[in-house]
Amino acid sequence: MEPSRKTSSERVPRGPLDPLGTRPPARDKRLHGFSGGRAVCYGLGVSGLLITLEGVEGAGKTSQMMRLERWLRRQGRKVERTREPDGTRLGFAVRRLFERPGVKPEPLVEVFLFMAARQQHVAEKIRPWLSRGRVILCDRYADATVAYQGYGRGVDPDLIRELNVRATSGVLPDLTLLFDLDPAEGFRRIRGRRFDHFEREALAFHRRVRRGYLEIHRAEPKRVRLVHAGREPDAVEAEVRAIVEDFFRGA
Ligand code: Z5A
Repeated sequence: MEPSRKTSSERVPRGPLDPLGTRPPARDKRLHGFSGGRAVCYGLGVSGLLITLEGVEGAGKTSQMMRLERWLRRQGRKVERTREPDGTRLGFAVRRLFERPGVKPEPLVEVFLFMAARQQHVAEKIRPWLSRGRVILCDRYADATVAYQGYGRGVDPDLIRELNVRATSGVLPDLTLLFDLDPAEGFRRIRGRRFDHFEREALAFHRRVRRGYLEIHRAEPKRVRLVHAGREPDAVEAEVRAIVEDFFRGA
């Protein structure tokens, strides 16, 4: 069964802001015909859907993505699962960079690295899947850069939003599930793991990231739906299903 609702790919925003919270720069319209929707960018008959999963470390995105994928497949939907930054070979190399000892990118360099991985991901996987009508589940996407590099590292969130419009080529999430959790609890869940560049950051950094995500939710409550991730996995799954069902009903 394929979703019949109108997707963001087919919508041209009426308000001053696009769904990532920024107005596309005027010259975009001239150069690329960009007006906030992927179908407009590429003239594709896009019928797929992009659902992104966001949240702090250990919030349960990955586990819930697997459950959601199984549930959607049982309904006969064609699902693809991916993640950022390592959804492509290039993105995997970006992720590996962050794990190298002694590599400490400047905040803006982090932004450019994630944007490079994102553009490659959109071109190589997301756009082709969308044009084949797939439901895509993506573990982290454009909001992660606003939350981590913007609110976490202090890079101007508006600059990040503007770069996101470019890096995604206007491919915006139709629905975002924000797994909200106290970062201290997230770290309790992942203790014992070898920590990467971000996981080694102080709790204060992760609290700013959480605040950033909550700001994004407040700015776009229709696209970004809050999941209370501190409960038992089955209860979290039930909430996710209810949100996704609601979304498919076009509510
Ligand atoms: N990053 C960035 O800075 N900017 C960007 O633009 C992008 C990314 C795209 C990716 O690291 C890093 O890149 C990320 C931000 C940065 N780092 N940080 N910080 P990653 O992929 O390694 O990290 P992650 O995406 O946060 O994955 P994660 O730590 O594995 O978290 P999760 O996927 O949300 O959780 P999980 O793997 O499903 O569960 C973690 C553990 O908790 C596991 O043992 C589960 O069994 C357990 N769990 C799950 N749910 C529950 C519940 N409900 N109760 C109890 N225990 C649970």
